[in-house]
Amino acid sequence: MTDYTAHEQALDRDCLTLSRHVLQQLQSFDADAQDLSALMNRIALAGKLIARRLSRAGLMEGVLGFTGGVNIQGEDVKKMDVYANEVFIAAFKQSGLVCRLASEEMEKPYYIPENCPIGRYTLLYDPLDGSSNVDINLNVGSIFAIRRQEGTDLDGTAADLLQNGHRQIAAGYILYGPSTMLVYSMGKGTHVFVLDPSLGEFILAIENLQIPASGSIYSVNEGNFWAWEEPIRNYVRHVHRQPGYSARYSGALVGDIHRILMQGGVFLYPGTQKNPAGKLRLLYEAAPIAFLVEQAGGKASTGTQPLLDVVPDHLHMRTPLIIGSPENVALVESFIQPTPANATVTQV
Ligand code: AFP
Repeated sequence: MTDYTAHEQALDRDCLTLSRHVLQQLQSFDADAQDLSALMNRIALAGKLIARRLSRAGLMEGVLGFTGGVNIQGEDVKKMDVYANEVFIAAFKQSGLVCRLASEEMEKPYYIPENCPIGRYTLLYDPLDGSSNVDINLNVGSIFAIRRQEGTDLDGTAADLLQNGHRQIAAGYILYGPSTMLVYSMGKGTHVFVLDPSLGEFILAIENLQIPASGSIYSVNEGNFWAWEEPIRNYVRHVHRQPGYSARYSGALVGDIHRILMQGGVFLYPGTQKNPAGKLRLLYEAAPIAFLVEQAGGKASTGTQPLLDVVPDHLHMRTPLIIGSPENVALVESFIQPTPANATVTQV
C-alpha cells in the first residue's frame, strides 16, 4: 500500500460522519432522508454535551448527587438525569424535526408546538441510563428511538406511541465510557461510531456489526436470585454448572449490552415474583436496544414472546428482557417454556 492510499483511506474514514452515514444508508437526499440525518445529528449533539459534562463532573459544583425529587418511576432523581433530559429537549427546540419527546424523566410527552406543523417524528429516550454509576465515574449511557408521529395527537395523549417495537424507524444508544460511542440502526444493520474529540464528530468505527451466535458471558443482577421465578433460578443454576461461563454486570444497561453485542452472551433483567414485569421500561429502554441487537443478528425476548412484538398499554410500561446472542437467548427461553425437545437441557 502506498502512503498516498493510506492517507486517502484515513481521510475517507474521518469523513464518514454519522449524518453522512445516515444519508448513505437511505441512499437518498430526499426530505425524509435529510430529516433523519438532521435528527441523528441532534441526538449526537446531545450526546456530545452530556459527554462533556460527565468528563468534568468531578471538578464542577452542583453536577453530581441527587436533586431530592422523585421521577414518575418512583426513583430518586440525580442532577445529571435532569441535565441530560434538558439537553435532549434543548437540542430539538426550533429544529422543525420532532413535535414530541417522551422520556423516562417526564410523566407526559414534552411537546414543542413550534415544531408540530412540520415535525413528523417523536423521540423516545432515556437521557442517562444507569445514573447510579455517575457519582463513581463508571459507564452510563443514553438510549433513544425515533418513531413517526401518526395522526395529529390533538388530545395530547400520544396514544399512537402505544405500538410494537417494529414501528421504530431508528434506535440506538450513546455509551459514555473510556471513549464516547454511538451505536445506531435504521433497520439496515447496526453501526458503531466513536466520538473523535479532536474533530467533535462521531466517526464510523464498525459497519454492520454482527453479534456472535453464542457467547460465554451472562449478565444479570444475581442479588435478585430468590426474588425470581423458579425457571430463571434454574437457568442460572445450569450456568453455574457449565464450564466457561463468566458473569459480568455493571448495573448500567448500555454498557452491559455493549459488551454482549461485541463479545456475545446474554443479558437478563427478568421479572420477579413481586414485580413480574421487571424493572426496565419498554418504549425507551428495552425496545430500542432490542431493535439494535436484532439488527446485529441477535435475539430479544420477554421469555414468552419476541420483545419487539410487545404492545405497551402505557408510556412507561415495564417489561422483562432477555437479550443477546440467539443461542443463549433460546437457552433461557427453554427454561421458561420447556418443550419435549429441550426437556433434557432444562434438567438441573
Ligand atoms: P438507574 O438509571 O436507576 O441506575 O437504573 C439503571 C437500569 O435501568 C439499567 O440501566 C440497569 O440495567 C438496571 O436498571 C439495573 O438495575 P439493578 O440495580 O436492579 O440491577
